[in-house]
Amino acid sequence: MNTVVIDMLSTILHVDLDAFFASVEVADKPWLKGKPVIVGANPHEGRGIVNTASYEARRFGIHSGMSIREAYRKCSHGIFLAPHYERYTAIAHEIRAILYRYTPQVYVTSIDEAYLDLTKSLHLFGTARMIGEWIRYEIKRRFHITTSVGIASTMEVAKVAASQAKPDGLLEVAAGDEAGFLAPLPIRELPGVGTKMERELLAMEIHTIGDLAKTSLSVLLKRFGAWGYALWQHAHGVGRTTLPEEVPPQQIGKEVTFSKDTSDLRFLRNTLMRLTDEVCYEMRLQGEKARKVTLKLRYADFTTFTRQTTLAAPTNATQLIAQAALQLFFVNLPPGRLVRLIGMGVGDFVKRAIVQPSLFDLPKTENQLWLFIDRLRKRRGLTVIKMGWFHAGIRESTQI
Ligand code: TTP
Ligand code: MG
Repeated sequence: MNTVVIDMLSTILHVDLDAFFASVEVADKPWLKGKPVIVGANPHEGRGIVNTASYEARRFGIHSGMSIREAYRKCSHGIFLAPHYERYTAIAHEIRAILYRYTPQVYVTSIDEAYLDLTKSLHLFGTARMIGEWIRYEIKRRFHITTSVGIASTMEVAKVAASQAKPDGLLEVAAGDEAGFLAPLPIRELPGVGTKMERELLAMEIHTIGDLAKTSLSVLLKRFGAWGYALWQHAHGVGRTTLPEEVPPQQIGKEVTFSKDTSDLRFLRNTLMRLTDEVCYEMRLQGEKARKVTLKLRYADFTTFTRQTTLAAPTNATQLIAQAALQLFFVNLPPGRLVRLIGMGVGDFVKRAIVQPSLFDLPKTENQLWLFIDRLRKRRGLTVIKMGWFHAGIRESTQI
């Protein structure tokens, strides 16, 4: 008897929200629709960078990572907004829940990007294009933000397809057309080609992905080693057809750079508590418990200092993490030293289910209080409730 093995082609779908932070701001403030919106540092303070810009602002040459000062020079009439991370995180979590309806095989690569392996779930939902359009529709209906989707047989080609579909589009590359689709695109569009690699390839007269595909493999191997081989494969449309194993986050952290260096102990301590509160909220959303707490300080002269402590048991309870962070702070801060940046992080995670069934490690009534606070924040944003705290018997309400 003959056995016929049918090698099923993979179907990978890449989802990337358009101008994510800016789109959320516009959705929350509809009168900004159609305006150049820039999310990032305060342009009047002069330091810091652009997180992202709406497509209208991009027409002025503004992009992520650019200094806010330069962005202001290019578009002084733009609407400059501070980021609301907790709002973006809450929306990103809800959007992930939409993605999981179509397959458990979801690989999240950033706050607004994910890959879905639809190979085994297509028979349940129809075509990949239908799933892609449903996802885009559902996100637009619920959050009023647009999404771009790429569909292909590999992760790399699906990602390029999504970026070509931007904004608010869907592009499917049929199996067999991968190399043809990639060929005319500029070399920087190929995943794995950063600015340095782009410079080197351009210097070799390799301008398009097609040029790279035509380049002799031995030349690329000699010049770039194994990386050259991977790029050559990608240029031919060969890439990952299955998703990598999900890697748990190594660390959740937040930091702030002050517009003016400070040695005000109370201000620094309150800022540290605000960051701790935000980090713990994020940790609970992700279902993690941490074993390590890190404090980071950067002084006015740019020297940076980090100190870490290991907790007696993994936890995601704000009070317990705050105690550890405060201890690191008070033990290590040299008096009077001017601080430019303060940050804290948690890491060395243990999934909460593995540790114990309770969500937190506090008495029951306190647990219930925090569950309530988290629920409220998920609906109304992190700042709907602010943390007050006791220190040395003096009650303080932190205006943070
Ligand atoms: P991206 O998906 O890279 O960018 P985007 O969603 O703003 O725009 P695009 O339509 O091109 O996808 O990043 C997602 C969010 O991550 C972005 O809205 C803001 C944040 N981000 C930063 O804060 N700094 C950065 O340098 C980048 C690249 C992104
Ligand atoms: Mg995006």
